[in-house]
Amino acid sequence: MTGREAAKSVLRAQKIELPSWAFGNSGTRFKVFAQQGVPRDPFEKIADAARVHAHTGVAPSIALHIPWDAVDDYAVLGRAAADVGIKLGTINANVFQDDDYKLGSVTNPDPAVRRKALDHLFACVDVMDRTGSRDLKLWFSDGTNYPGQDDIRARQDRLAEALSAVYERLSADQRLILEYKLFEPAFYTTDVPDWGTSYAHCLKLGERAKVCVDTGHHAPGTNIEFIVAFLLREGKLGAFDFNSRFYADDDLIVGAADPFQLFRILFEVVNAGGLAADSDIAFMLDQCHNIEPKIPGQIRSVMNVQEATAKALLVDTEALGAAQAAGDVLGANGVLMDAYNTDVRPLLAELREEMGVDPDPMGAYARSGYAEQITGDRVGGRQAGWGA
Ligand code: AOS
Ligand code: ZN
Ligand code: ZN
Repeated sequence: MTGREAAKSVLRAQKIELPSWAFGNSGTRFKVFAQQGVPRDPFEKIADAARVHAHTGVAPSIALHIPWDAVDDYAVLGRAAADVGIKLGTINANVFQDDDYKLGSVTNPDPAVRRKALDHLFACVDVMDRTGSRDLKLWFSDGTNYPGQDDIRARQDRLAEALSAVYERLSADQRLILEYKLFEPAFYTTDVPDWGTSYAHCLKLGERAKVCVDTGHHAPGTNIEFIVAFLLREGKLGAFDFNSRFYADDDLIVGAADPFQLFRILFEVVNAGGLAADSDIAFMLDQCHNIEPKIPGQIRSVMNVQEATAKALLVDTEALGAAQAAGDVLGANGVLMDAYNTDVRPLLAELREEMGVDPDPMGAYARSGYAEQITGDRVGGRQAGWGA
C-alpha cells in the first residue's frame, strides 16, 4: 500500500464525536445571538448531528450533556439516533449551573452540596447505563477566587473522595474521563487546573480513569503536543475536546486559530498508534458557534480535524527516524514540514467519493435545503443550556 492509500484507510475509519451543545444557541456573558432553526430539544440536536455525519461520513456519534439533554426515556432517544444513523456517545455532567455550586460542587466546604453534586454524577452514570455510553466526562468549575478563601489541600481531598465514589459506581466497560482547565470560572485556584492534577487523580483511581485534553484549556504558548505525547506514553489519554483559542477558552472552530498546532498534536497521536483500530481515545469537538451557523460550523470543524490527521499520516516516518538518528536537525524538521505543507484536500475529496459522500461537504450542505427547512420548521429554538 502506498503512503497515500494507507492514510486513506485510517481516515476512512476515523470517528469524530459531535457535542450536542454546539447546535444550540450560545454566546458570551455579554450577549447570546439567537439563530433561526436551532434545535428545540435533544431529538432535533440528534437530527442536526446526523446531518453533519451525512456530509462528512466520520461523525457517527453525539455527546450528550445532562441535564441539558435529559429525557424521560433514553431508549427512545437512542432509537431516534439509530434511525438517523448515529449513536449516543459521551455523557457530560453538569455540576456548575446551580446556585448551590457558588463555592464549588464536589469540593464545596458544605457536605450537603457535595452530596448533591455526587448524586448528579451518579445520575449521569444511570443515564450511561441506559444509553450504553462508555464515557463519563467530568469537568468541574470548582475553585476559589481569593487567597485564603478555602483550604487548597482539603479541596483536593474532597475531589479525590468524589472521584473515587463515581469510579466505584462505574461498570467494567465504562470509563471516567477527567477534564482539566487552567482557570474560569474560578480565577485564583482551580481544583483541576492542569493535566498533571488530572493525571495524578486518574492514576490513583485506576485503569479506566483517563485524562481529557481540551485544546483550549491551557496557558498561551503551552506545548500541548508534549502533554499529549506524555499521556499517550502512560496510556492515560482518554479523550480530546477539540477547539481553537486565541485568548482563553474561546471554543472556536478547531484548526481555525492554529492549524499547525492541531497537526503537531495529531502527529503525536498517529505516531503513538492512537488512531489504530484498537485505540480507545475519544476524539470529540467541544465548540460553541456564537456568530457562525451551527451545522456548517460543525462540518468545517470535522473537515479541519480530517485535514490535520491526513497531514499527520503523510509524515514519512522512515525518513524522519533516519534524520533523527543521524542528528540531522534540519532534515528531521523538513520531513515534518513537508507533510504539513502538503495540500491534502484532493486526497480527502477522493476519500469522500469512495465513501459515498459528496467531495465538497460545505457545498453539499448549502445545496441540501436543510438550513431552510429547519428555519421554517423550528420556531423558538433553545439556547445550548447556558442560562436556558
Ligand atoms: C468547559 O470549559 C469544558 O470545556 C467542558 O468540556 C464543556 O465545554 C462543558 O462542560 C459543556 O458541556
Ligand atoms: Zn471541554
Ligand atoms: Zn472549555
